[in-house]
Amino acid sequence: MLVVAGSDSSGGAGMQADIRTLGALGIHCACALTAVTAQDTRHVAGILPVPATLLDSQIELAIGDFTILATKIGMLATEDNVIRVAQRVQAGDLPNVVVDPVLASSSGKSLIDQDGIRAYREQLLPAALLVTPNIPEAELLTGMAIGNEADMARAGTLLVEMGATVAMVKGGHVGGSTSMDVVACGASDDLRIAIDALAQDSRPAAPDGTSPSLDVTGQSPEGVISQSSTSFHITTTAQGNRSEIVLTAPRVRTKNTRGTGCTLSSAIAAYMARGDTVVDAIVKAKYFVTAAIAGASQWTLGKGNGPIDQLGWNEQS
Ligand code: PXL
Repeated sequence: MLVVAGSDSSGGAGMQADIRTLGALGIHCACALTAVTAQDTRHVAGILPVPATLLDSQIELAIGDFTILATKIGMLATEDNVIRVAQRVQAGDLPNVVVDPVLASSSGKSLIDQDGIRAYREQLLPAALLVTPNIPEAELLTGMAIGNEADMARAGTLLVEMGATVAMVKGGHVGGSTSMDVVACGASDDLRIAIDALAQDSRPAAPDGTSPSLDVTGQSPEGVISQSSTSFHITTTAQGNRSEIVLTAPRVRTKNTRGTGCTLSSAIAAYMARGDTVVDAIVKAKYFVTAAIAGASQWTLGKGNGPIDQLGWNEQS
C-alpha cells in the first residue's frame, strides 16, 4: 500500500500511526512523506513541508516498484502538494484512494493554508473513493455548520455531491456515551450491493420503496483485534439514489486519542488492500480503531493526548 502523509515527531499520529496500523494488518507501507513536523502530545512547534516535486518523486518510485492495492492520503501541508497528489489520483496512478483531509491538528493548529482547502474541494475530493473528515473538517470543506446526526448526513451527502464516491463524517468530536459516524454513499450498484450485504437484508422493501433500516449488533469481524466488552450498531438506510450507514461504537473515556483519524483511514485502505469492499473496510476499520483506543486507554505516554494501541500490545501482555 502507499501512504502519503506527514511525520509526527511525537510518534502518535501521521505516518508513524499509519505504519503501525498497516503493520498490524499485515500490509507493507510505502511512505511518501509530505512534511516534517516538530510536535509533542500537546503542541505543534513547527512544520517543514516537503516540496511537491520531491513528494511526487516518492510517489513515482513507489508506483513504479510495487503493485499498489490501496492508497491512504493524510496531511498534505501545502496547496502545491494537494494539487500534485490530486493529479496523480486523477491520472489513475493510485487505486482505492482514501483521503483523510487533515486540516488541523488535534491541538487546533492549522495544518494547511486556505488555498489548500480550496484545492481539496475542487481537485482532490472529486477524485477520491472515500473521504473521512471529522466534524470541523467537514464544516470547512462543505461550508455548513454541523450540530447533530442529520447535519452529519447532510454534510456527507454534500461531499458526495462534490465528487467523493463515499463520505464518512466522523462524530468523535461530539460528546456523549457513544462515538457515532455517518457514512453517505452515492447510488452506484456496487455500493448498493455492498450495503445490502452488510445489512444482510432479506426483508422486503417497505411499501414506499425504501429499504427497511436494520440494527446489527456487531460481532467483531474476523482478523480484527476484539474487545469483548464492546458492542457496535450498524444502521443502513437506502432512499432514492442515496444510501447511508450509521456506525455507533461505545465511547472509550480516555485522553489518549492521538492519531485516531490517521489510524481509521489507514485501516480502511488496508482492509481494501486485503480485498474488502469500501463498505466492509469501513466497518472493520471502525472496530479496529475502537479496539486500539480501548487498548491504550490507561497508558501514560506524554503529558497531553497520548497515542493509541494499533499493535494490540495490551491484549498480548
Ligand atoms: O491527526 C492528524 C494528523 C495527521 N498527520 C500529522 C499530524 C496530525 C495531528 O497532529 O501531526 C503529521
